[in-house]
Amino acid sequence: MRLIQHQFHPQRPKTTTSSASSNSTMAPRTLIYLLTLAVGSLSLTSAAALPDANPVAAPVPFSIPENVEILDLRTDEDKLSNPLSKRTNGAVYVCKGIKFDASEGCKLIYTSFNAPTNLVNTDYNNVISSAGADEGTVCQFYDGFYNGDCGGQGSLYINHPGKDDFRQYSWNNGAGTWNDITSCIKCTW
Ligand SMILES: [Ca+2]
Repeated sequence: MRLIQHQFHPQRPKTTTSSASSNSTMAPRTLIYLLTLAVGSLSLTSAAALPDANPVAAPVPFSIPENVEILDLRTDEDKLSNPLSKRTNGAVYVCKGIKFDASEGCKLIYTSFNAPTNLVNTDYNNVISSAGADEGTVCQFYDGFYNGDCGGQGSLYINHPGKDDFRQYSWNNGAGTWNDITSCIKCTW
């Protein structure tokens, strides 16, 4: 039996190099889609009052365990008007270990809107190494709490999905990192 050797030369698909004519008119449906995208991104950015000053590679996404312990640090007024049993806005998931490793401990901190949330007298003072806020919530982490307000050397931006290794973020112009120094949190949404 004789095999016929057949060499296959795939034909290159024809490509149109000029697409100027197709761009000049935009289908109404495409236009509506683009407008929807624009409006969507506007509402997203409005939640972020301050941009992330030092973004790093996308973190390992966290998933909050069902039996997570809640640390309710909201104002007394908020606690009264909204009981703990109800999930509230402005929650930020914090872990003592990097990469949301729960073995050292993680908690879901409830904050009040734009309120200085003092960690000094909690077991989460100067230990947080990874954190992520609820979607739509934006927080600033500070290394100090003074005179009833967050303070210190700058702040670390935390949104969703957050930052999974605080050792990667320079604190005080390189004097150290943000690892294990958070003492105060402010969140908005
Ligand atoms: Ca830590």
